[in-house]
Amino acid sequence: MKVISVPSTPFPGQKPGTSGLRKKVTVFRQARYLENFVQAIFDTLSGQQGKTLVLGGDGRYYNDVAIQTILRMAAAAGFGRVLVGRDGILSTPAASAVIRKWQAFGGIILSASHNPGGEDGDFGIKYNLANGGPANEGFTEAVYQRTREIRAYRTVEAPDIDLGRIGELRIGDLVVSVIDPVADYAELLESLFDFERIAGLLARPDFRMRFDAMHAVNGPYAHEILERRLGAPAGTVVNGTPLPDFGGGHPDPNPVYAAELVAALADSRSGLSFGAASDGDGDRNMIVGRAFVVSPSDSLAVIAANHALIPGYAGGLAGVARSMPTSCAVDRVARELGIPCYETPTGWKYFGSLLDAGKATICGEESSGTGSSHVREKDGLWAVLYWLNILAVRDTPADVIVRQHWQHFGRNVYSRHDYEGIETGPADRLMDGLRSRLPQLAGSLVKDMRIATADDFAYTDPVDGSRSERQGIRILLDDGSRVVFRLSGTGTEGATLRVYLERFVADPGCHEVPTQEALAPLIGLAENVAQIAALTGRKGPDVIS
Ligand code: G16
Repeated sequence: MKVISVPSTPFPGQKPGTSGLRKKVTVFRQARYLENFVQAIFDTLSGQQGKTLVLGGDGRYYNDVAIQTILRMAAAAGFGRVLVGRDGILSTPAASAVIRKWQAFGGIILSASHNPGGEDGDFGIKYNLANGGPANEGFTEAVYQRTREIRAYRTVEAPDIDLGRIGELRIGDLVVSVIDPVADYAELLESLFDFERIAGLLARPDFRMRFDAMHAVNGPYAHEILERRLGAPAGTVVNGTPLPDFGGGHPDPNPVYAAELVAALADSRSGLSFGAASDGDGDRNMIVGRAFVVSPSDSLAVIAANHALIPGYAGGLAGVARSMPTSCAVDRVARELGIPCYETPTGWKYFGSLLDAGKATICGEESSGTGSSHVREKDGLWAVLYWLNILAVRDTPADVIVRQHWQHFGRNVYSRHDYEGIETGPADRLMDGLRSRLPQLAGSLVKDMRIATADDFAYTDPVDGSRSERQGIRILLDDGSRVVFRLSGTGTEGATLRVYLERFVADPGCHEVPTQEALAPLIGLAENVAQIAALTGRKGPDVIS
């Protein structure tokens, strides 16, 4: 097998964000763009000779082309074997499960997650380590530095191979094993949940669920697990065929982009009692009860509080972890359970060391992500099965479960406001302005609200001591309410400003006040301190979740 070195020059901006490198398809399609980044990953690794790489993606546009390119480069980099999902498909949590099960050296996942796909949509790539989790900041920074000095990439001359059939193929010395993308993952989930009991629930005439795969990667997984293994009626899974452009939709399971599902659950004529959805690469989830969308932060708290009902977690939780902007609802659960609760920066990669060290069992984020130590990624279908298992044991509707949770723990009223696609200049000015005003904000009074502390979140990993700074501006009021500002690290166009709002309401008599109404004073405060309208020209957020 002859390795060819193809001369190249660096592209600017190949800096991984919150979760890998995400850019427009048109950017990735430039000659040598993908190759440079993959070579930078391979150059940053050491010791991969003869080892196994896992490869797959969410099936979005360009997935098929990128996979063939990466296979040839993996052969040139000296990997011994690549495990690739049939048709190049692997959901993000399934990729993590496969890496762990087969003790692979690492994995490459092709996805831009919840971002739209298609020729004019987004594409992305990230590297996961041998623990199955996203590479840490040290690694991604090293990759970025390498992209800035790259002069050539290495590949081999070989035709595209057929990934449509399970079996073994070869590219020179490299063995390419085309695997069933669902089997290992489904087996893992089956080991954690009470499938018999869930099947019993799904068979009940008074229980009807809908799972919206949003034309994304989880379609085949949901068909297999919900309909085939658990016996849910055919048609339970909707939009279940992965399409390269996600059917023109935005595969982000939130009340705006999954509005149809939310509307169906709000309409009593639909007969539906439970709804769920997942995103482009299958790691995010949305849980919907009758006329009730469960906020991701509440979902995390409910999941932790009910762990004793779930076979895989009944033995107890070592700890829980949440990203900083996620509501503090789970902190209250941890306090009652007497277990630690860790607060990390946004990005699943920060949970990896806590999970590896056995410090946390369940982790979650406000951005529709929940997961556990079973893999090192958040896991959409895992969250759905966890909820189904709770519903099956408690025989109580999802909305009532959340309301009962609030009664017991109090309610952390929570919302996120997104201002999408704003210009980067004003977005940076807004954040820099806030940063520079932090010292004056602490202790000040804004419209009768006293700001107790104001800071820029920094994190020291309790396991490896690594430090991450500038992870979001936090404004904490003296009644415990919070407003957090940060710029998204996953967008591909301009900047997205995220404003996270949280207020604790203990009194059950006030739990039903509509969320935005309950948060109105904080929304006013956010505008007041950050001058969002004046700096961005936006009258209001594009997405409220
Ligand atoms: C990624 C990360 C998550 C993060 C989310 C949002 O999710 O893995 O940890 O919460 O992005 O990040 P941001 O607020 O920077 O856009 P995904 O589902 O996009 O891979």
